[in-house]
Amino acid sequence: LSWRDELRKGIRNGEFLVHYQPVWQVEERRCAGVEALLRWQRHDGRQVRPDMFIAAAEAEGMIIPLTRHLLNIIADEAQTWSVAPGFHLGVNVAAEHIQHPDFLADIRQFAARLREKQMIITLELTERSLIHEGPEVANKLATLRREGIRVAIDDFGTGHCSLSYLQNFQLDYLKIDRGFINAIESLEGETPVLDAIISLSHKLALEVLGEGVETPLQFEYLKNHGVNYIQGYLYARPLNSAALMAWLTKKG
Ligand code: G
Ligand code: G
Ligand code: G
Ligand code: MN
Ligand code: NA
Repeated sequence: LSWRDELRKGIRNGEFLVHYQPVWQVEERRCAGVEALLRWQRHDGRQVRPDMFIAAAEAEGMIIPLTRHLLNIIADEAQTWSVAPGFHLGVNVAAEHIQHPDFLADIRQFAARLREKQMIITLELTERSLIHEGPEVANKLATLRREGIRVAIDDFGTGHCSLSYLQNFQLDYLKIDRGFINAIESLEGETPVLDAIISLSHKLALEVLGEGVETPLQFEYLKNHGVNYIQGYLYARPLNSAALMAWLTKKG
């Protein structure tokens, strides 16, 4: 079977699962929300790595159906959640989907299904998905932002792109790639690229999140430098829907 057929079959057989990784809000000292991460647990017991199947879905024209499937799973599971209004929910969206004529409708339908929960939905886009895009994509994102959807740049700093899109798109958050977080070695040490990214976010009045935070040292460094949100194994691993609700209850 081709990847395309495997992906189709996986969707049909319910082999895709969603895990939710909690995000810590530094200033308010509480869980801000979660990022949804897709998982493929095949019925033969094998796990397919997300970077593999996402790349395959993009290459085989399957990323849009897969993302629609993801949005449906999230909307179903979130019906059972008990979360405060303003709880953040991040979803990863591929470049091809944003350019598709049904993108606005897909996101609006998703948002409508969650309306009652009053969550803040954030679309996580990579730099790559914005760099070649013109006014059409900028207009779609601006429209969704007026409707309360927020926009984050994911894996910031790894896109090998010019930064011109920072002027052309209205954004809410920068998510700093974990490669830059890994570079933190001491509280006093210099991490010039990381420091420049944080200072750029502040100048652009964007909120900034550190990804892949695994040590208290990295946490302290980011807190001291005014990073607004922390995501990583130190705080919490990605959890399935039931485990997330148990985890939130335990945290109070
Ligand atoms: O979840 P981590 O577990 O390994 O995910 C690996 C990569 O796959 C990350 O770059 C992440 O952004 C991407 N990814 C995970 N879930 C999704 C998804 O639902 N959609 C897209 N487009 N990418 C995803
Ligand atoms: O305060 P609470 O136990 O809810 O914090 C949850 C987690 O967030 C902690 O286990 C830790 O991982 C992280 N955390 C919160 N505040 C700090 C802090 O000031 N310093 C460090 N190193 N970690 C913190
Ligand atoms: O969408 P994005 O590329 O940011 O996906 C986040 C990826 O990072 C997921 O694969 C998630 O499982 C992974 N991840 C989350 N926290 C950590 C962490 O603390 N360390 C590492 N190595 N990976 C993490
Ligand atoms: Mn992401
Ligand atoms: Na990322």
